[in-house]
Amino acid sequence: MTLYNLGTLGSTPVVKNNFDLNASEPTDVFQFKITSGKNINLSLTDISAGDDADIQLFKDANLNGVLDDFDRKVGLVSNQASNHDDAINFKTSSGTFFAEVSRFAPGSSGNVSYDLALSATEPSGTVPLSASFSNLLPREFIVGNLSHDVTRTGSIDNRNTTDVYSFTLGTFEGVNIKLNGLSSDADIRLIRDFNNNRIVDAGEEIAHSTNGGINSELISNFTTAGNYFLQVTEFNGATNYNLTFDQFTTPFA
Ligand SMILES: [Ca+2]
Ligand SMILES: [Ca+2]
Ligand SMILES: [Ca+2]
Ligand SMILES: [Ca+2]
Repeated sequence: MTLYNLGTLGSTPVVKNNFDLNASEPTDVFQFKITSGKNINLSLTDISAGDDADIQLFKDANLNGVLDDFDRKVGLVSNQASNHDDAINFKTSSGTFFAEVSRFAPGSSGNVSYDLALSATEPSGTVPLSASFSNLLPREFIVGNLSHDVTRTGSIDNRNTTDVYSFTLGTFEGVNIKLNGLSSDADIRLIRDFNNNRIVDAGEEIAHSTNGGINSELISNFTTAGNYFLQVTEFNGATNYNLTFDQFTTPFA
């Protein structure tokens, strides 16, 4: 195990690219603290082809500054199969935390490389809403090319404050994006990662819909071809949701 101490984590993402794991060094642990309530965002991407890495988040529950068996009794895990991206978005109070990236041995041969990004944005439920959206872009749910209507169902809560969908809009195609079926307030935003760094940089939010209460959200009549991310984010409380990509064709490219 290799331990990296990142100090205090803030909203500016900390990026650890091209890190490696192998059979003799199967885990990396990134220690950090947050000094007030935040949404902790973790994004594990670019896992080497043919391999599998997973991520877990633990709090230093016994306040001894060390990741131990006591802390490991409670934690969050993202263990998508193969080299699918992993994501954790956790609303929590202040403390010291450990993000552990581990090589899943049965799914990996030799070296496993990965990119990890970490950030601590404002906690869900605070305003402005823009401060609590995750600024990380794991491909949690891959919709692919929108050649027809697509509806996905999901749920968000304090232990999963964000879901991220990736999709592609081709030429002569448009989309209306709708979020409904809510029992608590949730919001959406559309992002184009122009520089492909899997971080939401200035100018990369294309549109958002942030109505109050359980009102549905809508980003309508979007017709610019390209690759996009759609974030569904908790405002307050747990809710299921329906996310619909209503695809249509346009007479222009
Ligand atoms: Ca501990
Ligand atoms: Ca999620
Ligand atoms: Ca970017
Ligand atoms: Ca809303």
